[in-house]
Amino acid sequence: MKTLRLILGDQLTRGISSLTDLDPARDVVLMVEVAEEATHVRHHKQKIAFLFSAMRHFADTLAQEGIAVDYVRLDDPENAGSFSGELARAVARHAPDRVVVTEPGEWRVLEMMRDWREELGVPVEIREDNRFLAMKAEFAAWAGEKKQLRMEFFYREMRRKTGLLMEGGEPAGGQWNFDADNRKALPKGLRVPRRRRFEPDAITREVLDLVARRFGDHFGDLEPFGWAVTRADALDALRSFLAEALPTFGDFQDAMKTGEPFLFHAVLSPYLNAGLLTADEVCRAAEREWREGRAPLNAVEGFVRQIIGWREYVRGLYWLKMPGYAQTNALEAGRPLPDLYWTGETQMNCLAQCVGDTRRHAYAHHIQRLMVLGNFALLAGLAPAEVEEWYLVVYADAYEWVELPNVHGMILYADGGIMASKPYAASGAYIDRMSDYCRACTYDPKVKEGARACPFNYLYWNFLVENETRLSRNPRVAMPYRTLAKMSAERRAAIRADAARFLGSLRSTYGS
Ligand code: FAD
Ligand code: DLZ
Ligand code: SF4
Repeated sequence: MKTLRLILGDQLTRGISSLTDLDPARDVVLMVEVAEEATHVRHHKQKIAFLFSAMRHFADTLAQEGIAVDYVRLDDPENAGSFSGELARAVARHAPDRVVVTEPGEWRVLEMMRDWREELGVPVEIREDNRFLAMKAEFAAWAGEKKQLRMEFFYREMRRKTGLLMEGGEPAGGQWNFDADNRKALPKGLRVPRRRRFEPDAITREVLDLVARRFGDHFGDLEPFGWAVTRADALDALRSFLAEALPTFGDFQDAMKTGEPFLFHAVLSPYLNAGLLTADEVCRAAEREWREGRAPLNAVEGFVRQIIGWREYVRGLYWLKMPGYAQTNALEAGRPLPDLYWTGETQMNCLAQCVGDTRRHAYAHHIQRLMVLGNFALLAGLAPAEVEEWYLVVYADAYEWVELPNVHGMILYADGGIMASKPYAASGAYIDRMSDYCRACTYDPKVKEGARACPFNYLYWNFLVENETRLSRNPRVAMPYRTLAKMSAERRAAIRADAARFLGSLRSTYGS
């Protein structure tokens, strides 16, 4: 049976389900660069360049194996511009008996795929994505009728299932989670490892020119471009992380520093999400560092939890709750996204630094995304759909399956608490403790009222006031509501006035 096998840009894994039974004598692998995927939201230039170059390299490795690859470039004059259009053209070219594809990472694309059988007039087999540790049905079974889906309990299931960091059926070190040992502020003078960068080869250079020509008006710097675009180089990036940063990953996981967006983080998410690395191999490699005495347990457990815990959990949640998940707006937030998310032009130094890192690298680490950019979006009451689009645009690792739960559930609490037991709201004191941003800021994190006050301080209380009826019965925010109840009427009025003045000054004139 002649099979046309479609590989999407984030499915660059040789062992992916759509290739498992490939017959090199008859089958054709189809890969397509299409404008719709780059512009349905206007992705960061580095993200587009990373994926196109990684796709071209992956196609070359398949071809070197003797597999017939039909690769459609973006600048092919006949390019139809969409997955559906290109698949229809390829079916006409190859006349296959069937089409095989692995399910995509976005609901939008799955809906497209479901129409293909009828549109194309050939059978279309959509296979489960075998690159995750938890299948969708397994997650759904775990979720059952639970009202709140806590990651920590799901994570323990994944530890048991994979045997990672387990000893005789018990968690290594006698604890599931070592976060109490983590989250230290950065000591002065601590050496931060240099990040492994990869010089663009001829294929990447060609792609960089294409992206500059076609998507030059998208957000973000295209160069310098240092991402790995092959599996071999992604493995090199993994090795360099294990040797240089993993031992310190746990300790300084929450720290932020001007000009150092990577610190001790892995910077592997684009590779994991596009398929150049697998979750299993990355976690096994990290575990080996602990077992062989090169990295402490708190670091390795913290890292493994991010992957077999958070990453698997958000994916399970996405497919369990879509399409309705994206539609909820539990806090009824509606303020348009301010321009500062695109321009970085603001007196709030933490926001300016995090937007700047994002623009330069298509990357910001977790705490920058959560506690600076996300915390501001929550406290300012920004409209979930606009914030979600921003996060999907700006990061090289962003696909809706992972972006949406993190933004909608974790930072905005727009799902009403399915994912997080309380909103991750924080005042300026947290950012002051965990970063050096406040030292160079116009505002003062210790000042609570007036023009010099850190906006996070009054926005935090203003957020609690505005959401009193929605949140005050949540036991996890009982303490701040008790403090709020004891506040004088004057102090409350000052908070409201500062917040109104500040929020009124935000400009929202840009689209993405
Ligand atoms: P490390 O901090 O070194 O962590 C190791 C790995 O753990 C990551 O590579 C990633 O695969 C995984 N991981 C860690 N936290 C999470 C998480 N919360 N959800 C899923 N995986 C996680 N991650 C994405 O891959 N794509 C996104 O679009 C994305 N959007 C986010 C939006 C917000 C608002 C927040 C708060 C987090 C988001 N994350 C997203 C999760 C996390 O911030 C990134 O995975 C991480 O910063 C990637 O950098 P790293 O590889 O250096 O990660
Ligand atoms: C993100 C992206 C971009 C920018 N371009 C392409 C493309 O041209 N061809 C392709 O196959 N995939 C691309 N992708 C990744 C897809 O958007 C991704 O596969 C879907 O969103 C499903 O996760
Ligand atoms: Fe951010 Fe406030 Fe610190 Fe300025 S003072 S950097 S606005 S937390």
